[in-house]
Amino acid sequence: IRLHMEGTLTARDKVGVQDFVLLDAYTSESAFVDNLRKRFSENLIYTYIGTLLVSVNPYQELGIYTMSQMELYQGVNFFELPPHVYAIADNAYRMMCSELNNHFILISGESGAGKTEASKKILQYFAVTCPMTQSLQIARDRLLLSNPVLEAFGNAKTLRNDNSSRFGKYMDIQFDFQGIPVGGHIISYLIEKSRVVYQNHGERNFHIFYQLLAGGEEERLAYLGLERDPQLYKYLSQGHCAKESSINDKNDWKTVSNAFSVIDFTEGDLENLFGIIASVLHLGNVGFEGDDQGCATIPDTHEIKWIAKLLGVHSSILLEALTHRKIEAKTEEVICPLTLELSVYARDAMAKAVYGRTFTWLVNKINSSLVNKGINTIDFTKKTVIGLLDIYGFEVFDKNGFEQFCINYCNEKLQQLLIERTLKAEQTEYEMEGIEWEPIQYFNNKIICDLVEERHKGIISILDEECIRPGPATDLSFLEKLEEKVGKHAHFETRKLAGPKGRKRIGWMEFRLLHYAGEVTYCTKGFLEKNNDLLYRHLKEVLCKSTNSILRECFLVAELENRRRPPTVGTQFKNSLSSLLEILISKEPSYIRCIKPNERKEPSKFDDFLVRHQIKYLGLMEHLRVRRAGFAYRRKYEHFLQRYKSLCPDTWPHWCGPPAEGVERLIKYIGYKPEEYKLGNSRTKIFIRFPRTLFATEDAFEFSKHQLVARIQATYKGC
Ligand code: AD9
Ligand code: MG
Repeated sequence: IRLHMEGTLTARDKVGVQDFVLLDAYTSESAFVDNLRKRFSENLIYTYIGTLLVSVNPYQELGIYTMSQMELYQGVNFFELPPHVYAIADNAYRMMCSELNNHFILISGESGAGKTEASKKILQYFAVTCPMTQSLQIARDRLLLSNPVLEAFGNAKTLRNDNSSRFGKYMDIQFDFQGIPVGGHIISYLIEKSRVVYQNHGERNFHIFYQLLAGGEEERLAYLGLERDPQLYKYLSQGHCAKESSINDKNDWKTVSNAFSVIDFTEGDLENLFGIIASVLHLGNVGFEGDDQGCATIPDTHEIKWIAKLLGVHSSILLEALTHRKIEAKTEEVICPLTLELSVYARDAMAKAVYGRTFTWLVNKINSSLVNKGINTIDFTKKTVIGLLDIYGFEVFDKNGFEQFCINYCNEKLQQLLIERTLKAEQTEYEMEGIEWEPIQYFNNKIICDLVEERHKGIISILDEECIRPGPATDLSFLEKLEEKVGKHAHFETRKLAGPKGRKRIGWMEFRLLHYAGEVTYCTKGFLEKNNDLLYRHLKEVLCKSTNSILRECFLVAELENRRRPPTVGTQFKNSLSSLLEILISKEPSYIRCIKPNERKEPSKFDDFLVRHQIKYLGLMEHLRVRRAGFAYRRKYEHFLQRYKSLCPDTWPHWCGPPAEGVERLIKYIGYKPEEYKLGNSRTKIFIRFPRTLFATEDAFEFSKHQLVARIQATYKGC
């Protein structure tokens, strides 16, 4: 055994260990980084910490997602093959099937770390490997093809990622009692609507606009009144990178068009949908001028006519709604002209509202096509699900606004869930099995979540108060309120409360949050407006009367009749996250932590500093320590016995007694010392304290396998 171990140690030195739990210097961050780097340089992007998967974005195709790889991982015990996203998927699936319970896979990491790619690989894995009946193939195809459609409408190029998710997505994949995928359901979270009307330098609008222009059929574009060149549209050209070499909009259009036909979209739906997309582009080109009184006018009505045609509204009414506002006096409505600035606001608000609600419509439409409509033989009461969460990652730009605030808050919540569930699960297991353990110190980011979301005291509440306060509330008065109410918080800073010298300066309209993943300085400019998300009533009335059937579903007359103020964007987001956590808490978790190896989106570049930072804030060292604190490995008796039974004559080839007794015989035979292991009280699992014990057992197993093969070969030769 020793000889064999020495042989394999050399290999381990080269490619690192595939489970951090086996790392000798497990408390050293440098050893952790070294291990990841070694593996990365060998194109081994996956490593486990126990059952958690760490994934490093390779920024290149590695040929590890083939059919044969999928087959390899199917139905194989978790630790028996090298770490892979397929192993996580397969493990969740098999546990769901055997225990008939619900699972979720949480994929986290910063923007560009590989979350969306991982979630797609998992979906593909289920689509290919799960049992399937012919009648359910359509459900499978729709599940798969919902991805390109939602990505087209909800992803965009940012400075961090050429295909950055600008909305959060939680997808339940539903399985029947036989483990056949029968349908799905998607919940989307806060799409970044402001991107429709404005993009930073080097960024793009949502992919669908460019795809339509690049790939749309001539007749379609003519019908929509569009030209091919994206530079002609203000909403597409502000980032100065409409054409991006890494993105093939024309090809992507083909994929999306094909997906639409599978997901039950009629030509009528598409006509209405692209009518809306085109009208947003026309809207961006509507120009205003100020008259002598400073009131806005629209000198060229060419675009207005196109919008009116595509949305089925009266052009004169639309024109009036873009330049005037209805104010309700005591008994009558008064129509007041808008200033130039307010007209621009009204136009952009309309574009954002139309796009945002159309996106929600799209998700609902996809959901109705994912509902399995009655295959009688299947008992739907026995449905179980695997949920996949792929949400926008933590992001920091030079300028960060309300959108980054929401995105980073969302990441705080997920981090909290992960911390609590991993530590808690571990603690409960030790308690249940009667095993002593020392709690591990870790940073609990609840303090930051509270700072953002606490009722009456948190940043969102303070923002809401400013939004509804009568009188002249501004982004600056909001900042002053923050200073007054949370100024002393350890994770909050403004210019007035200067931080330590040598750190990046905080501007006069800015505040800084010390997030779990690092500092982010937010500019309060636009916070009030974006949180209010106000669309003038006049424009709402126009949209409610649209003959475009999608818009009619998005803008209901009932909304006009309801005079109550809708919840603000911040509060809605907070509530939707809290429902998401409720959904997740009721399910069994699996975790994938994605790491970005460099800032330049380049293959084979491993930036130690960047990786180390992510390891730190993702809490991976703490996670590893927790895994190692008591026992490095735990395995159900059945699984342990199944794997190593060949090492003991009493258990080989079959052990007919209780698995716990079989394991006891086995470990006695191979000579485990008492301090090396513990048998859990509830008699379900063996706990192995040191990795080297498992190493030796594993090596002995490999060795005996070779001997067995050699013996069989020798026998065969003799014949
Ligand atoms: V964001 O928070 O949505 O901005 P993600 O989702 O974490 O981010 P994404 O999955 O989109 O990142 O990955 C970014 C890019 O990295 C992809 O477009 C691929 O080009 C590349 N990538 C990521 N994972 C893999 C992989 N497993 N194999 C090859 C990959 N390339
Ligand atoms: Mg993504």
